[in-house]
Amino acid sequence: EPADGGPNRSHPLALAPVSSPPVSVDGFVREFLRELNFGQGVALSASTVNDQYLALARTVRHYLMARWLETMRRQKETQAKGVAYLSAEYLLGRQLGNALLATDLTDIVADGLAQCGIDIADLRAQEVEPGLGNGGLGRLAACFVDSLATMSVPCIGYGIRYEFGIFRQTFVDGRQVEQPDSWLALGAPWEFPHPDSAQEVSFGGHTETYTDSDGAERTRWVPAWTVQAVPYNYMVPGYQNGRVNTLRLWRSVATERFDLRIFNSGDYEEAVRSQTFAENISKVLYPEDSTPQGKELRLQQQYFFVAASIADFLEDVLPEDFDLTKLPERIIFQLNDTHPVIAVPELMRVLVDEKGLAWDTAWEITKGCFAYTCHTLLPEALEVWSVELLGRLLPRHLEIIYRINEEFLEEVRERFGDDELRIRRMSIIAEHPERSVRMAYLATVAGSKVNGVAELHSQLLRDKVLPDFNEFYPGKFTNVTNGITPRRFVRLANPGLSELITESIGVGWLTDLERLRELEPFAADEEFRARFREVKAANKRRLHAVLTERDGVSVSDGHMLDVMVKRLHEYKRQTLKVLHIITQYNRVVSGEVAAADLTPRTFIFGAKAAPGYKMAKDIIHLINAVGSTVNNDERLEGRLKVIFPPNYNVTLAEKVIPAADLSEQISLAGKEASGTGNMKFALNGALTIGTDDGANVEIRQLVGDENFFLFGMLEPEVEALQAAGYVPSSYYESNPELRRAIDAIASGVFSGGDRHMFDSVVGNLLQEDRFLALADYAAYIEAQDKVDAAYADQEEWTRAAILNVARSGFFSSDRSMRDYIDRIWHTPPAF
Ligand code: T68
Repeated sequence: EPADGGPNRSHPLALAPVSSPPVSVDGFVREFLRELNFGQGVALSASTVNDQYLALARTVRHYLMARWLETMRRQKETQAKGVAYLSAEYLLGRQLGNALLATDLTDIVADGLAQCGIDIADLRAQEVEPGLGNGGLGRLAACFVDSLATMSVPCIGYGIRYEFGIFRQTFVDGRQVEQPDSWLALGAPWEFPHPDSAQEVSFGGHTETYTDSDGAERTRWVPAWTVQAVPYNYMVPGYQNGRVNTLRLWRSVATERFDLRIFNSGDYEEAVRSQTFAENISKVLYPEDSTPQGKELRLQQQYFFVAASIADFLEDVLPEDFDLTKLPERIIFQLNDTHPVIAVPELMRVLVDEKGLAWDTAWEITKGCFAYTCHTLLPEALEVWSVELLGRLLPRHLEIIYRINEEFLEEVRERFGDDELRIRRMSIIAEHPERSVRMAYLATVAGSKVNGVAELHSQLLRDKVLPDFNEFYPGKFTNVTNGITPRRFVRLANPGLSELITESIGVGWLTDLERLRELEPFAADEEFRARFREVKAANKRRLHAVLTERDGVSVSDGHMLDVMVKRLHEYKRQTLKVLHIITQYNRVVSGEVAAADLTPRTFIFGAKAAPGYKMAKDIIHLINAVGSTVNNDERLEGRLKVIFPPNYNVTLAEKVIPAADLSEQISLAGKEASGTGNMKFALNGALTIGTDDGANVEIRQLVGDENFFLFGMLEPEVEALQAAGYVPSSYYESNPELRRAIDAIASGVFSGGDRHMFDSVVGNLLQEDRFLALADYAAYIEAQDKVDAAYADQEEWTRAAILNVARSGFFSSDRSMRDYIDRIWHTPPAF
């Protein structure tokens, strides 16, 4: 019995490593039934599918537990340098399949369940994915933590446990209607809450100066209110490598003090309401993926998770006697966009106000601990917070930001003299239209590195978005091209292709994706091509089954599957895709082309619009309207079909992408930072039709021009056209096919004769067309006609598809992680 009354660490049973359940069908069944009976409290005969799913998830957890505890033990012992990935979003997707893959238990579990009379597919289908992100940025974070675990790099992912993730999208009369995403309603078997390890996070109030016991002038923050941040831990299993990293998501709950301090007037109802107030912070994910709204609650969310994470790391992860001047040798906080940038003044506040370090020492440490990833080029997407709001919510942080800015601008003056224009351009504080903090500038000044997410994006970031900073900080800017995890997006999503690959080139490619190069010679092998086509056909049948069950729609056999799945945004140009569909439709109804001569195509869209983004919602309405007209017009003889399954998410992506023939990546050049869907399609053997934008550029370079349908203006041409004064209507006037397509919308062909239903879309295209859809229309149609011609030769098409797979190994997120490690983090693998 230990003297302090704590746990007896030397109990013989506690000394043994945590035992995993036996890796056998019997061992699994025993563990599963035990979970069903003792964990879930039901007999097999009385259990529901959800009972079985929850018991299964917990059983699979047991197989990961020994690895998780061992990973934590070793990290504590070695104190190896690691990454703290700070991200407001993690778009994880379903967990069960990935956990089974990581433990190599899929077959054993399927067999064991079958013995219990349960089909594993029914339990897989029961899982509601945690949709704790909007799109590419959130999914990227999920891919990165997967890769780091697989590569044995110490990493903690920090984020927010939203009670409601990205909304569930439904269509009512073709219009988007949002429903809450109650992903926790049926139980959350993958999370481990630790209310006892909560951190306190404070807001508001004021600052004051005082003289400490050594006679030094110091500042302290006297906040007005406090909430508790409760950590919920998730396992992040490496792929069959014995490592399990941690994802720690924070939930806000009320503190008792909270109730007393501001709401205790003996009013019970009010006290309960204050509880709700505190819990609001982690209640819901903001669904705006590109235009930050400057909402107070969003800033609360950002500070909430970042403050909790820094406190957690300094107080609970680091050993007690840690020398804080060594912090940069122990941790790098990677800022996933500007959302967590308030972490910079927070670390300064903790180091200076709480730990008593000198400002300059603290600033040296801070600069060594952060790096910043930018994910956009759209000016309206760059986050700013008004000084009024920031000062009200985080008064001490605002003071710290002002001082950082003062010292920074002083350095700028030293270098460039009193160049007031430059000073104004570079100031972290903007003066117009209101005084505000430019979070990207703060991140750039504080970060040891700043990276863009594809070559073109990083170059434009240096040359167009932050040129003054690039000049001031030579060597600070770098590129890390995005990647995707092949475990989820090839192995799990496309088992047929994975099997074919392994049969052909052996194992090992899943963790060394460049080895897909070994597939190149198989592109010339007729039998291999036939098998490759059969995999694609089987994936289409699987998609058909999913969509029939989900939405009652069918995917016709023998159609080319032409897919555009991504958030709805004008810069991504879903309208250009719609104009192509209408063009094909018009060619047939006008009699120019016989329906029988059309290449049969099914167009699949998947896209959520931010609820407040009117134009995006109007475009969704238009797609659905065009779809119902096209799908019901017998003159087309079923050769064109438009499907828009609602609520596109990771789960659906895993079914749609492996079935696709054609990947639509048609953003205006210079606007899509990278794209990551583009990579998933190429790796699953779809050909891309795309602009010279984002990572498309690198995809085309790798797969070869002849295996990629490039079209559209290049970024410098876009600039030039805009500078010369872009007049969209001139394209409408001079291109009869384009004119006919737009006229069809305007004359009510897709709206039952209503000539005004799509006024906003038509008006916008003709008068503004910010993203030059009309200017790229002719080139797009020409490229699509080439696609049709190419598809007619199935042998050639398959050859090109195989080469897309073989040459896209670069886009593994393992490679992205290696680049971050080499260029930014300098964290060696731990074991
Ligand atoms: C995306 N950004 C980029 N943002 O658009 C895409 N933004 O090109 C890139 O491939 C991807 O990031 C990964 O780098 C986003 O997804 C958001 O979701 C977002 C969310 C909130 C606020 C701002």
